[in-house]
This record gives sequence, structure tokens and C-alpha cells, in this order.
Amino acid sequence: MLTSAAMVAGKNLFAKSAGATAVRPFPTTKNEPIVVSTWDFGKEANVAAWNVLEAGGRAVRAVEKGVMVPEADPNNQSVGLGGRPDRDGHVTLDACIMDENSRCGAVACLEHIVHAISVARMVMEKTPHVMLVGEGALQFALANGFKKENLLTQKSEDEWKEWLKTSKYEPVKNIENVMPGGSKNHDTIGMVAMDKNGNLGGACTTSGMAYKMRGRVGDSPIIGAGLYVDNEVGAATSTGVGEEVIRIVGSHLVVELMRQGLAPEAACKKAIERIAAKNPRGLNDFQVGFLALNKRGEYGAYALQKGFSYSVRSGNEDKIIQSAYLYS
Ligand code: SD4
Repeated sequence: MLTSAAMVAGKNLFAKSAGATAVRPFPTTKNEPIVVSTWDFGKEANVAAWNVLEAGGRAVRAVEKGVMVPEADPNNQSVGLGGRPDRDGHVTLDACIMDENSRCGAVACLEHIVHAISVARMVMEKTPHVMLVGEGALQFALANGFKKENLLTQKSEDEWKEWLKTSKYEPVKNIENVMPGGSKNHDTIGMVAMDKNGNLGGACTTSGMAYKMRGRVGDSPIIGAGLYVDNEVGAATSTGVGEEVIRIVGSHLVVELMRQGLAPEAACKKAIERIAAKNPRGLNDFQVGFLALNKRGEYGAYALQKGFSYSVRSGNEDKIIQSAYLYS
């Protein structure tokens, strides 16, 4: 007997089509809440998300609450307050959010607002649009009560000025990957969760690639690239060099591979292999990691390079896991 999730308008979404490989159905058997997020700093963010999930709150609320933690942390130089600026010294934020009803909202190149994810959620809930960018996004945020703040901390400003001395005013490609797994390699929080009703939600927020060109937007605010949620199948998010993720519409690809029957880690691996295949040279130059959760509450990740970690919180787990990877 299929659950209602697998039956829409009387159609069995997991039915085997002629000549196609049989796919596994995704009935939610347990409805046990779980949250997973990118990097080891996700562990702290998961606590805030878990508080919402445990109290019976929606996954979309949990992920918003969760990613607000690194957004507000001035010591996290890849998200929100304290984020590394673009090459001209402006901190510009990208974020998106998606709920169990495939509703989504996003902001890109947003300045002066700490909680870009909450602005993205407001775009989803209060406007007929999916994405607002730049000045328009800021105007919308201010009109809705968000406070204008200086996001450039002294530390990030000092580092940027140091970078300017040798950069010759060109963006440094893959600055975060100077030390894979090291302090500069912690970038972007992507978080996906399942709530007590078995519903999924996801959020992704970042200050983007350090010293990027002014106006550059990465994968993180792009639905399908940096984040994708399909409540029948699962959810996925990404971190790393956004241009590579956009080229394969990575998070959507991971969800579609799970729909075809792949486990989360295997789906992430296939997406990474696709990026690798499109970059026959220079694979050591950059990092991409995918993290996925399916409708059964199973999770997994895969990265191009060694050094990607992710954090898991559920009723019986609270840990940081080192992702599998293609190249060491
Ligand atoms: C981006 N995926 O903007 C994000 C964040 C990132 O190093 O790559 N940071 O492409």
C-alpha cells in the first residue's frame, strides 16, 4: 500500500515505467525528525534546528532557525555577519529556502542584512516572486523591519586589505580551498531537515566566494543548484565552488538521482562524478560537496576533495561526519 506521498491524483509516482529500472518507493515509515548540515560548524546550527523539530515545528522553520546561528556569528567568515567581502570590500549575501510544498524564496547579492535566510523566507511568504536581488532585496528587507548593519568585521576587513596587496585586484580562485579541511575551507551552510510529520525543508546561506567580483552570485541562492527539496523524495544542498554546481544544477540532480533509487551518498557521488567529468583538468583546484537526506531519514554526502564534513542531529545521533570524496 503506497502512502499519500507516493500517490498524487491517483497516480503512483514510483510506478515502473516501460523499460525503466524499478525504483524504490519512499513511504515515510518512521517520521522521526532529523537535521543535517554542511561542515562541522553545522553541529551548533543543528542544535537550534533540533529545538524546533523536537517541539514538533515544521522543517522549514527548523532550517531557518538553524542557519541563523552561523549567520549571526562574526567569527564565521563565510556566512552573514563577518563574511569575507567581494574584491571591492562589500559583504554580499546569497540565501534560499524551500518548504515541503515546493514553495521557495531567495535573495542574492544582498548587503547590510545579517539574516539573509529570513529575508529569503519572507520573499517566499509575502511576495509572488522567488528571488529578489541587490538593491531591491535590501529595499524589501528594510520595508519589512530588518535592520541595516555593517557586516564587514575588522578581521575580515584587515584580511581583505592584506589580500589586496598581492591580488593585483583580481579575484583569487578557490581561496577557501587553500587549505582543504583547514580553517579557510569552511564555507556556506546548507541545511536540510525532516520534521515529525515527515515533511522536508531546506535552507542555504553564504557570503559566497571570498573576494569574488562585485555582483557575482553563486549556487547558494539558486533553487536547484545550491538547494533542492522535493517532499516526495528528499532534499539536497551543496557547498564549494558555486559555478561548478550551477553547471550541473547539482542539488536538483542529487534529488532526481534519489528519486531513481540511489541512496543519498550514491546520489551525491554521481553528481560529483559529473562535475569531475566536465573538468578533466584542474580538479585539484577546487572543492564541491553535496549533502542529501531522503524521505526515509537516510542521509549521506560526497565531495570532490578530501576535507568536507557535515553534521547530523536526530533523536539518537549528534555528530560530525567526514564526507567520502573522489580525490585526496
Ligand atoms: C558560492 N557555494 O558562493 C558558495 C559558497 C562558496 O566558498 O563557494 N564559498 O559559490
